[in-house]
Amino acid sequence: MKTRAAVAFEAKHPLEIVEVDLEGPRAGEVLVEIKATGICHTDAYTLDGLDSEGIFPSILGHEGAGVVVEVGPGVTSVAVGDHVIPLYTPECRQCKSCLSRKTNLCTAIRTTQGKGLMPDGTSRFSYKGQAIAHYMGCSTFSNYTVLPEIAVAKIRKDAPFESACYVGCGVTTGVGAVVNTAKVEPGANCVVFGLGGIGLNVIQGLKMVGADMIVGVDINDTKEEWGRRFGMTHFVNPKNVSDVVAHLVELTGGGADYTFDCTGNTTVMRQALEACHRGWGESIVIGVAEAGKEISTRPFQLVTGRVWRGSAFGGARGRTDTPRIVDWYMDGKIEIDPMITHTLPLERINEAFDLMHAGESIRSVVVF
Ligand code: NAD
Ligand code: AHE
Ligand code: ZN
Repeated sequence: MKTRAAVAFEAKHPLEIVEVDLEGPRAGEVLVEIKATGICHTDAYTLDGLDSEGIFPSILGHEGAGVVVEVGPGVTSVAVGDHVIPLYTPECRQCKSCLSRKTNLCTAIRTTQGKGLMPDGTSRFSYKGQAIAHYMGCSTFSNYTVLPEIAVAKIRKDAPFESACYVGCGVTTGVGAVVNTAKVEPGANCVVFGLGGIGLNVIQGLKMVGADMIVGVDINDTKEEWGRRFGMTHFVNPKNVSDVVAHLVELTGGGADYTFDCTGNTTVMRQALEACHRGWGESIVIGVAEAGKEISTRPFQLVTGRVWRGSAFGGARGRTDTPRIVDWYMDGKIEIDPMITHTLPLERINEAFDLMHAGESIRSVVVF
């Protein structure tokens, strides 16, 4: 079939909206009509050529929601008409990682996914006879996409696609980092670095679990109002203090119980670790850093009890946890709608990247 898609032909070039060819689902795969997709900073990072796994040409996008329109042979867990969220972190429930119960990082198809291919080692997308790579196993910047069955989560049908898509990455990543990775307890003092589409979800997760102090840190002053809207109690712009770590340690009475990096900046990651309380503070790295960047700190920071952890997709097991997060939204336990600052048609998708780089959006969503 033909489908409209925004194709990343080259790094650092705008996406081009073209009609691509899409092969139908093979065994264990499903064809999904994408109804809406968010634009996450990770898409921008790959398009900007900063991803060591970046492949061109490819169809980016990993934060979508849609409807199953066809299933391949052997598919049993979803059916035509089901509403689904594509999962860049699948959940096969059979691999060593899934069975370990220690991680959400299913390894069943990670190797082919990282090469922009379906599990059988081929692509379903092509343009003028040339293969186009899949992205993070999702490629939600296409009106139709093919996904492995283990990489779709079935969600309730009354959830609007325009908001449910955000659960496909940002909401789950932020709220999940609090609930699943850090397991923040009520009364904790926390610091969140970077108040964008991920950081604001960390903040609303912290409010949901009853954190006491929720300090937001951002170099963009317009983010203060956003943070307070979702539960932030204090705001710090690092440009206004001489030593941001010393300032945060004093503000939190000796250091935070939990800090979260939602910037992808390795200098900030170090600040986030060092703003933790001696003896027990935990810093969660969520931000994705540019290829080649490394983190560093004095080992003494770890010797004296601070913990450095990472969180991918909020530690969520996609097929099990994302339908629950959609329920939390539908039940009013978390908010999504106010964070969707811009809704655009596919033809205007490049504006979403401009808005993000200018710090003018929280989340832009493309509706097909
Ligand atoms: P965003 O652009 O919406 O937000 C980033 C925020 O960080 C902005 O408000 C910006 O002003 C702020 N910022 C930038 N530099 C800063 C600095 N030096 N100090 C303080 N604040 C600073 O991006 P997003 O969509 O929220 O994504 C944030 C990061 O999380 C990205 O690196 C993204 O790739 C990553 N991410 C990771 C996962 C995961 O599973 N680990 C999932 C989604 C996104
Ligand atoms: N490809 C990059 C790493 C990118 C990365 O860390 N991705 C996160 C999700 S970001 C979503 O917006 C993730 O889940 N990583 C786990 C995984 O298996 O990719 C690189 O550095 O090569
Ligand atoms: Zn993302």
